[in-house]
Amino acid sequence: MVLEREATISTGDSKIAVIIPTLNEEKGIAVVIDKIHEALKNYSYDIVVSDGRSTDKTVENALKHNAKVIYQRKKGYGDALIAGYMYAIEELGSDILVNLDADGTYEPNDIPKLIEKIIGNEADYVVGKRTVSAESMKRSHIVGNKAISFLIRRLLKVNVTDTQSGLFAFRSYLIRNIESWSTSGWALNTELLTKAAENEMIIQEVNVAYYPRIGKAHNTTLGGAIANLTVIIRMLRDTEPLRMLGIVSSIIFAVGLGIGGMVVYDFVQTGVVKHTSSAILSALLLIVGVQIFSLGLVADMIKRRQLRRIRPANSYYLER
Ligand SMILES: Nc1nc2c(ncn2[C@@H]2O[C@H](COP(=O)(O)OP(=O)(O)OP(=O)(O)O)[C@@H](O)[C@H]2O)c(=O)[nH]1
Ligand SMILES: [Mg+2]
Repeated sequence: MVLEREATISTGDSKIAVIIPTLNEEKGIAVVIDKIHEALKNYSYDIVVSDGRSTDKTVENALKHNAKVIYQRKKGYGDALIAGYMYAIEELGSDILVNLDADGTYEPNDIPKLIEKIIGNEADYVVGKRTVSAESMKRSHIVGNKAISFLIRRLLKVNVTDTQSGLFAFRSYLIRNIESWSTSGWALNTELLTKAAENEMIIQEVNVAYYPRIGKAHNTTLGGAIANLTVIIRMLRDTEPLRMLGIVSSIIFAVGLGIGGMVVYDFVQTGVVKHTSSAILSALLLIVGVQIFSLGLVADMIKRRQLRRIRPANSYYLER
């Protein structure tokens, strides 16, 4: 007999994998896993712990609480997630990938909110937008997250408020479409979001809870900010070379034009070129500006040729 509650939840045929990166999280991991089992009992799911060779009882606890455990090959938060994604796709045949930290900061009961949007074809990529408090997040982290998210929205054109949330879910085909990664560290979320937007995925946010951490943190505000700024520049170079080089070339060209303008003004007034060095500098800057812009055009052409446009699963509808 099917219980009423079960009958009302749409499970579709989707196979879900919840990927948890862990580095010495023996205190939080068992609680998190148990809550996920409870939250996803009506779904077809796997829990994958991607461990960075923890030296405490993290792995033992994960296995005891019925999670699958794999070990990342390299180091870093991002590398652990990529390892988990590859395992889920290659070995488990997962359709939807969900990320969650092992430190008890996220509420596993929020996971269905994210995956239902994907199963219901409303979105391809869903981010858990955190409601943070002074207890759950340091002030420097709150400010840093806001600044990074602002840059990502403005520069990378990803319309998400909480880009650094560790709770997000997406269709697994995104991973198959990614040929190479720019990071294996803290900024993986940023890279995934950018690539989701590039793949024309429908990205949405849902509100989720955010609790104080169990156990010791690994991330620092400065470390996260540097990792993200590096990836933002790399992503801009890869996804919008013309815009990035266009801005650089415009600045150089404008300075060249300014200096050149003064030289020409002097010439008109006095009939002689007084500052030969300024004239040479101006000519050089104008040439370099044009060269960089041309480089941007070529890079843009290469990017357009390489862009593999694999359409999202819901790019057309069978009904009106
Ligand atoms: N496998 C693996 N997991 C990692 C690594 N670094 C961090 N983690 C895990 O990634 C998750 C996020 O790390 P946190 O230290 O909580 O980072 P954060 O959430 O940005 O920072 P807090 O706000 O302090 O919690 C946790 O589950 C960590 O155990 C790593 O190098 N390898
Ligand atoms: Mg955390």
